[in-house]
Amino acid sequence: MTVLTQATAEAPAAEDRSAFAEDLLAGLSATPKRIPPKHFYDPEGSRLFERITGLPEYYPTRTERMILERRAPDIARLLPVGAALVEFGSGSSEKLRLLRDVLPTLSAYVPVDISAEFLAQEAASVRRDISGIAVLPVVADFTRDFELPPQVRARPRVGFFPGSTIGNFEPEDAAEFLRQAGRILGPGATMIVGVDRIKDEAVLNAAYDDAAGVTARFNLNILRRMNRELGGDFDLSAFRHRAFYNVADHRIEMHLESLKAQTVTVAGRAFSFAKGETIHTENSYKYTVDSFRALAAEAGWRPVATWTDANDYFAVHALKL
Ligand code: SAH
Ligand code: AVI
Repeated sequence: MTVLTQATAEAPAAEDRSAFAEDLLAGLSATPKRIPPKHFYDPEGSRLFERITGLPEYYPTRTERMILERRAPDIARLLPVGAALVEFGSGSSEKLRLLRDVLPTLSAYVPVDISAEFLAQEAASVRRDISGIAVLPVVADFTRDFELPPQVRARPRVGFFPGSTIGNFEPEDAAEFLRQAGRILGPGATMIVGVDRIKDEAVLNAAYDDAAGVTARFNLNILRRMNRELGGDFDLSAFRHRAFYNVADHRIEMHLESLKAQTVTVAGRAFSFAKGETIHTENSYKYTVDSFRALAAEAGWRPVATWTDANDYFAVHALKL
């Protein structure tokens, strides 16, 4: 865990690289092969995700943006004055900027992200654009224990987890994450969480397999990252992006499918692929309003409000401890 005191670009720390290697060797040795989606986010992965958010097929970002803009006054009423807003997986911090009515109640903003270089750059930009709020970025994997900067320990804390990033956890891990967030934020905390909803299969499939091929590049970039950081020899043209909605499990699955029988070396180990075999790179779970509220309650949070859009595509939940 690193607290960035200034907005400088950082190369991934040696410990981050070894965590990547460890996850990767375990995941490629498993059957079926898999890689945790948090490893998508090197600088190029973060840039590609930002491009995804602007795609016509990718409805979650524009829908959540609209809900947050409209509901910012309601959100502001739920928050204590002088609160520190802790954003889990802050990416471009774009959604903080939408919460105009919330900003005057905040004393600090703590963006937490695994993508160190991108976080430093975006935190600097927030610092330039928004005055009167201390911007205290933390480079951390939020699936592990991490500490908040000492400056916010005495302030009331509010969690912010937009973008439906919670959908990238297995449901039991999402509940565990919410429990851990509760411990980090402390008694009486509020949490605002954006959650994508179950909907028409065709809408979901298009959102994860866009016509311009940006999501395919995002998915394949993880192979490029392994080549660069772990001495891999993946041939990107020998794999293809596959994404589909798994109706029974309420989730989009993303895979990288091997187009031929091949052996690839990475981190000093050889892995064989049959033609058609896949690496499962991401799940993106979709919830109903009630199924998400039940999950939050199981993790010790009390749902106090839910805001949604006219199409019932997305929900923003307010939870209290
Ligand atoms: N909150 C932004 C970005 C969502 S994209 C939005 O709503 O648009 C998901 C973000 O979470 C990325 O910036 C990624 O780097 C970060 N992320 C994913 N897994 C993470 C993990 N385990 N720990 C910390 N950050 C993570
Ligand atoms: C970050 N996360 C919520 C995105 C999602 O929709 O699951 C990641 C993503 N994967 C493909 N497109 C977007």
